Amino acid sequence: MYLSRFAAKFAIAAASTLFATAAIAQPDLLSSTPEDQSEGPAPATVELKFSEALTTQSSAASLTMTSMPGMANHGEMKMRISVAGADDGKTMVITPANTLSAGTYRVDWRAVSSDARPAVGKITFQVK
Ligand SMILES: [Cu+2]
Repeated sequence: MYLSRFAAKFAIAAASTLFATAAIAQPDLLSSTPEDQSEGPAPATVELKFSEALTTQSSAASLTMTSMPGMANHGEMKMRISVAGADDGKTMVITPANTLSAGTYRVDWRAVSSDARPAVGKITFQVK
């Protein structure tokens, strides 16, 4: 009896602490693969890891090719992607429909967590 009461109190305290943290926090980008401003081989996926669990309905991303070797006036070229959440709930996984060819890319992301305030940002990377 004593033990189960203690467990219940502890659970309530833990839940309210989590709630208070979620209510004031916006998702921050902690890291990405590839890293921002990095260069390397074509990634099969771009993964963005955030500080908060994201809502899958309102969180989103786009992938834009911004330059290509040997092409002077490339402009903005939107790539076909799918976006999903990883099992941890905090990682956005962006999968290009086709292998990315050499060039520079920008990922624009919009991350929304339980408090519904969106955070936006971008990373860029180069495929060699
Ligand atoms: Cu292109």
